[in-house]
Amino acid sequence: MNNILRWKTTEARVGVVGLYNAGKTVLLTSLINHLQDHDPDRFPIGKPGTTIRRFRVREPDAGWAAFNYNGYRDSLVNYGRWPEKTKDRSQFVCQFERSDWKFSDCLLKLYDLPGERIADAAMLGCDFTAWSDRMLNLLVNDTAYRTCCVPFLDVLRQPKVSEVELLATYRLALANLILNYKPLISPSTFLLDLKGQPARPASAEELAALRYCGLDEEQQFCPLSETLRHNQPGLVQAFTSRYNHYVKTVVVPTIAAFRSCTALVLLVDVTMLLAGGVGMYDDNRQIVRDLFDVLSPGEHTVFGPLARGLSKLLLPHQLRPGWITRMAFCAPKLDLIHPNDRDRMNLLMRRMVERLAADRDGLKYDFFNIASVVSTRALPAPPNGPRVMVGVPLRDASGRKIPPGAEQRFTTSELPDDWPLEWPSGRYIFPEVYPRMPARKDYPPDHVNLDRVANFVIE
Ligand SMILES: Nc1nc2c(ncn2[C@@H]2O[C@H](COP(=O)(O)OP(=O)(O)OP(=O)(O)O)[C@@H](O)[C@H]2O)c(=O)[nH]1
Ligand SMILES: [Mg+2]
Repeated sequence: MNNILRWKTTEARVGVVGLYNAGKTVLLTSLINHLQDHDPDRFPIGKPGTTIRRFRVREPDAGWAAFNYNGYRDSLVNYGRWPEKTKDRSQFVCQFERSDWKFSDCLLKLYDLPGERIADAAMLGCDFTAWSDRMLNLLVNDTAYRTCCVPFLDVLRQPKVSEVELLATYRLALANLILNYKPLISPSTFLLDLKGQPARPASAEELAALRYCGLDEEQQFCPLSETLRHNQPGLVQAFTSRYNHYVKTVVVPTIAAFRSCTALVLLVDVTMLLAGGVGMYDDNRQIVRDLFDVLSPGEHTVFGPLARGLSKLLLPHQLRPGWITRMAFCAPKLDLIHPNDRDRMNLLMRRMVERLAADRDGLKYDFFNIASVVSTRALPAPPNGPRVMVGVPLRDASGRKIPPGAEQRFTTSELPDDWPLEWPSGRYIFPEVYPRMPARKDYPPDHVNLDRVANFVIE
């Protein structure tokens, strides 16, 4: 195809969101690998036989760190290790031509963030008072939260309290929430600080002593009850100013950037939710709902689909209005699930989040079961038989990480037909494995359905 005919560039901005450890960075690494070393048989996109050519990596936008694709892929291919956990937001920009697009090439911007940060999403558009009411509402009305937060809630009931005592008991509450697999930890710097230091496994008291609920030791804050806000205006003033600074420094740069995406990939790690227990499920659902509120995907009524279509056709890509019109819900790590149960994984994800998307006008959404790097194989099992898989285990029986060894057989849990009404952490177990990467270095990993996700979000 003659290049002169490609007189415009179609820009797609795709943000990947989901809780920590959901598989965002692995998904992006595998996706980039498949676009860069494209093989239409293994990664079909667009019309049958479509090829990708002239793939070029571009500089990220000003103010963005580059997504460390080479480092992540190197760790998978040369060291047989999963990429390290993400510490800061990053962007990957590439440009390529597709043989099925005659008049346009594609500029693709991909966004990654540390999953911890999405617990702060509700802070966007909330002032300190509104955030306090919201958090306390959650802490008081939910039994699981209440039990984790007893000392903090006791302190809140006193007519006057010291800042030190308030912050110490809130930190203890956050530490208890972590230990009870509750991912709604806000301010999220308690879990992952701005230097990229994650909270290490420790007792609740140790965590509360080592971590900060805020940007640093001096800038900590916690929710305040209405009575305390009334009785201690000095404290309200101090916390409000720290909260505002936190929102400006942490939340706006990470979360607000996702508002300008054209499509979102939202990972719902069904394996983690089942393994973590009902509290993990509730929190993840709450976080997804908050994300929907602040990112407001769907057509903006003032423009409408027609105006958007016209602007796409007529305006240069920098001037086109951007908003999220497509949402790919993905249940990752399909390879940890036995083939007998794979349809159930998709169904569980749907049951959890479909309502949120269905309520949005003008939002196109779909559900995908995916494996970004297929790392197991399954042995055949009768419908109710044990689900036996083969892979290189990442942990020993006590949950400690072990170096990669030989392939082993292991049993993985059967998925339920629907979410149970109540289940404890540990009832479902999906053993983690080391990544399986092809020995040939330029050969992208085996995947399931990543091509379908790419087709859906790159329009
Ligand atoms: N078996 C299997 N495991 C996966 C796959 N994708 C991710 N994982 C597992 O999930 C872990 C986390 O994946 P990441 O991509 O780092 O997760 P993330 O969402 O980027 O997490 P944060 O950076 O903490 O927000 C990996 O270390 C793997 O153990 C997959 O396709 N198959
Ligand atoms: Mg990551």
